[in-house]
Amino acid sequence: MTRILITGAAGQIGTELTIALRKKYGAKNVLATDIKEPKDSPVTDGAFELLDALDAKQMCKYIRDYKINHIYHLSAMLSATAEQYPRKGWDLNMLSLLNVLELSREEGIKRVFWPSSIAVFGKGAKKVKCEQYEVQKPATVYGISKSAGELWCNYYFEKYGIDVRSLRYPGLISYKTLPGGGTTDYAVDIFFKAVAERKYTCYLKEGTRLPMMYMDDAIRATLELMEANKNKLSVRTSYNLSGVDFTPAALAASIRERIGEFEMSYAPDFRQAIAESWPGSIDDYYAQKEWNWKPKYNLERITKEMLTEVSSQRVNEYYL
Ligand code: AKB
Repeated sequence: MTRILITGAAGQIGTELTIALRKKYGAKNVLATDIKEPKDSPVTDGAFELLDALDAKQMCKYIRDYKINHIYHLSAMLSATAEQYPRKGWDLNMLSLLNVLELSREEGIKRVFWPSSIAVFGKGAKKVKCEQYEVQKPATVYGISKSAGELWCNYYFEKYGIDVRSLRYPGLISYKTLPGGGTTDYAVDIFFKAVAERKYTCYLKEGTRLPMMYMDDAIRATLELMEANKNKLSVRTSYNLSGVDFTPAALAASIRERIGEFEMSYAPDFRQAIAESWPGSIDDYYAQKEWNWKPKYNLERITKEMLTEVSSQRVNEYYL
């Protein structure tokens, strides 16, 4: 029987992944954990415990108490915040992953999921259709932690046979839980501002193309990778994963098709340099070939669904 522990369960990915995993494996088989108890979150509808992912002893206790055999380790500091707190970002992203990998070895965990990011790429990598094995020279602390983390995942697979699986997520677009501290967050914020104020000031320049993905696609990709036949997976660092790619200007135009008076202005800040260090689009040949990955959401569908879902109730919550 699959018994799952999720760290960072109250975050942007965690909230929706917890819901999906509980649906699939049964609520009593999925333990959601986070460093803080979230307010009004579906993750506390089932088993929930407080856990700082840096606390290996407590993590070990939960693994034993709940007879855990699969871990989804999502706690992390994202790119923009980690540039502000480099040492804290490195410690959280790196040491928590090492806790998970080491406990997986000691406690016989069967399968681990860990998210990597397009942030592993930097100077020297192809900007268009960046390939799986492009050079990795990340320009951010977050990117360095993801790049090193991928190698640790591969090491634990090669050396100890831990079945660690990973995806390089692009910017994720969702409405249930908002992202925090990422460089791609504008692509979520814009929808809330468009609904509430009909205008948005973007912290990236209008032509900054980045890879993005709708959360439904990201959750489905995660479940599909975790269910894939082990013998078919050749990538044990992390899989390139592609959804859509667009610029702030293209997103604004897509919103304007539905909200005619929407206005976009631009005030680039330090996140511009981070965005410019990343590829504009991703080639996910291995994900397609080895576990049949195919995204379902294009920009038009994302815009339509986000504007429908960002109801006035969510907007009020957002502004509180
Ligand atoms: C971020 O912007 O930091 C993240 C990412 C691309 O990994 N959304």
